[in-house]
Amino acid sequence: MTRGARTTLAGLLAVAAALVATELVGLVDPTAPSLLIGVQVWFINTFGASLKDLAVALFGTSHKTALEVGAYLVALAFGPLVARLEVRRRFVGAAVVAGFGVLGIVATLDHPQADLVPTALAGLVGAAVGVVTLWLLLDRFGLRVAPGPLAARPEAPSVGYDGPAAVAGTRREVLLWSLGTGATVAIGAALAKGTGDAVRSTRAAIPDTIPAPAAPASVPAAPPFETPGLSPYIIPDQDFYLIDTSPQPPYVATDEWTLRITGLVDREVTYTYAELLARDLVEEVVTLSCVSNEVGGDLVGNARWSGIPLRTLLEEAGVRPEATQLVGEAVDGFTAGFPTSTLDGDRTALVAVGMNGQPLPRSHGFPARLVVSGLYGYVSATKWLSEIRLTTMEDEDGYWITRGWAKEAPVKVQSRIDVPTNRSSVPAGRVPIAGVAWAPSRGITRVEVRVDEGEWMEAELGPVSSDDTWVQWYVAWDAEPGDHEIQVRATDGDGETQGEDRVSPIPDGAEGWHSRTVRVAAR
Ligand SMILES: Nc1nc2c(c(=O)[nH]1)N[C@H]1C(S)=C(S)[C@@H](COP(=O)(O)O)O[C@H]1N2
Ligand SMILES: [Mo]
Repeated sequence: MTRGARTTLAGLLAVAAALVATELVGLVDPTAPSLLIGVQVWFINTFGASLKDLAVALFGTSHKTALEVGAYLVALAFGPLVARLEVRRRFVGAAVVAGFGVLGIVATLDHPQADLVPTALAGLVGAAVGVVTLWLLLDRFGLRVAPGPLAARPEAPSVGYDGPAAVAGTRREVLLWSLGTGATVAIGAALAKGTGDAVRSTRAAIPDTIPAPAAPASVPAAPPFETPGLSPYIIPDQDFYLIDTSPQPPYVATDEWTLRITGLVDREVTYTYAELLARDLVEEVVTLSCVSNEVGGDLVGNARWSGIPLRTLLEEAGVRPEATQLVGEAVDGFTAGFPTSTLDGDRTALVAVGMNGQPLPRSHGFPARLVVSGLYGYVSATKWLSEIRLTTMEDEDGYWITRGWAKEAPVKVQSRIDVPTNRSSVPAGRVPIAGVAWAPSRGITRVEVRVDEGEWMEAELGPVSSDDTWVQWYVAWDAEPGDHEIQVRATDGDGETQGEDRVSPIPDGAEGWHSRTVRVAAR
């Protein structure tokens, strides 16, 4: 094996050992982010703004794994470099490894859930394991290391090894040490992953059930036109869309967690998880949607939420008249804010602890989140809620506001065709066209469909719990053979009908009619 290949191998194994070591040590503080997560969060928060268009894709559901794998690959890519530096001059590569450890600590300490001692420990142990592994492997791989800055005077060039070290660098020695280190790293990684998940979930202790709501929501029966492919009225938790800035949902230990109401209030109040669960819970069906949802997109869902009315908790704190903005802050530092005047009427707004009859899943904000009907998630729906802060509109901007999105963001009326699917083939005759439409807090009064820009046909609407939810709609179309374009538009409870012109999601939500093309086969 060439010198270069041995150097590369030593570097890769050393970095892998360092990463696994920091993940394992990170478990001493199970609800805090590990260094690798900490660095990813720091990266997202720092560069998310300049990646504005990417941001949606990056923080969307499927790109989390890509980000995590990317983080590992970038870290590993430094391995060969560090090893080369170390071979060229002793302690230089080691210093770079130590430097990365320190940077990891600094970046992670930015995270509100990180504490100094466990974070520093994870960084220092990781770096130390990396350096020691590097030294060990360079030695066993027979790579002569030039004297470092600490050497008193230049040493005579070494001409080889004596005694037992004479085997260093032989094929057999390189193979054995690589396999040994590789196996140790693999076992460590499996342990970090397996035990990690177990230890963290145990610490988070999500209960199996939550108390039944004193006032359960009325969920209507399925509409008579239920059609395969039409979204169900209530979306099950595991199918509900996810949008987070954090690469992994944070773990929250309920015995440590509290919800505080602070700022422009008569008295600050604090609630524990047990205190919230002990109250009379109400349940509401509310459609949640993401501002970055494209026309026809699936970043929208409808669920049953149970919790305490936000107004009830605000009354206990006493909101002062100067307060014009309510900001929800999460344990991971995310913030979302909306005008306090949003709550003036009887708009549905909950501190939710349950979703579809179960405790909030970790990914949807356990132990508590805000749900405010009719506002996009990024200004209202703070998950892993830790603080409700009363402030003014001028005094604070939420997470996405500083990144180019609108400060005020009511949900725009939208409609989506679920069936037939785009570019599908259907037999001629009676073809069901069906989908959903939403304008939460205002409700949907009419949905219309047209084919090939013909007459608008009024769709049949399914039953709803309230104006806070989307509505399933249906049209039976008498389809003639050929290629056709189907379009849909909805009208909300204020009489506002969707406009045809397409508007992109940034800065305050997409507009335009959703359309689909279908091919109708001859009879
Ligand atoms: N803590 C925290 N809360 C958050 C977010 C986030 O990134 N972090 N994303 C918000 C956005 S943009 C939306 S659209 C909704 C999505 O909620 P869901 O993931 O439960 O569907 O949560 C909101 N609450
Ligand atoms: Mo969102």
